[in-house]
Amino acid sequence: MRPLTVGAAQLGPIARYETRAKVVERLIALLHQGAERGCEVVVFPELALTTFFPRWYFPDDSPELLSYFETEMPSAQTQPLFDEAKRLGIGFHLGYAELTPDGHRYNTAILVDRSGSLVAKYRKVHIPGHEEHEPQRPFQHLERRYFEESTEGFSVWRAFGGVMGIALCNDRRWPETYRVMGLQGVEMIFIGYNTPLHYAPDPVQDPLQAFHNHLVMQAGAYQNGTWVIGVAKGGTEEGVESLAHSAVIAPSGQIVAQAVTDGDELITAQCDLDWCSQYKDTLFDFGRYRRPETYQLIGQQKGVIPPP
Ligand code: ING
Repeated sequence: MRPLTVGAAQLGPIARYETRAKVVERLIALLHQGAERGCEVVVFPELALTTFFPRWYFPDDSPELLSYFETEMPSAQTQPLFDEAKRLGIGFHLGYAELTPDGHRYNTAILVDRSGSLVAKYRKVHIPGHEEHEPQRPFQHLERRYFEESTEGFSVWRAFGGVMGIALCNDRRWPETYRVMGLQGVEMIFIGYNTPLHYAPDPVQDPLQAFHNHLVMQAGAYQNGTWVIGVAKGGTEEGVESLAHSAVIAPSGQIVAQAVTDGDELITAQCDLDWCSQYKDTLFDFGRYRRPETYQLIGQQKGVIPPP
């Protein structure tokens, strides 16, 4: 047994002008709940410090757009979260918008261990949505305008007694995300998300958002013998209904804990990291059963090339 007690700290809506100080208060409240329940790590969602600002078009030099990015982590506003987590001896995952000193912008997440040390930084690989303002949409999804695609790919890090991985939101829909980490022995993947219920390019998908959300994370967990912790910023945020349904998913693909509200809610589970080997050493013994020589297209080809 290698038990790790995890808290998935789902957030409800963050208002457009909600201050970081107010948000940090909400994060610390969830951290305290985690401490009461013996959590060793608490997982906050993607872009957990601000409203999901890609729902609006901003001119490129907009001060408001810039205000949603962190130029340092921790900053004066976020330092209280780091301090309290360290005092409580709880690690955490936090998603935020990163503006680097040399001007690059990423949708980023970090992992901090129980001693308060930064152990991991991940920058989102799969950036969904569109690049230009599309005013006919009920709301925008301009992540491709505001964030660069990371070229760093998917890593794993030894922490919390196991092998940890990070992905962000749209990454969870791509099987390659899980497999690249699976090939590095990942045992738990943290995935924060902001997912509008309405998908403008194909509204037929709208009623399937909750199904697709769990489908992809359960598949990714099972097919790679890893835990997956999916954490939402949900509820109706600035008029946009966003999916909640945060969940803790076992290497079997089973959901062992699930949020039942669309607000700030901590769900906890004791995750035995040794459960992973029941899949990694049998059905999904990659070294024994995989056939990468037959999968060449996956690594070499971007789009579809149908037969003549
Ligand atoms: N959000 C969405 C996601 O992949 C999206 C984008 C919304 C895709 C609705 C499909 C349907 O969950 C982010 N932030 O990636």
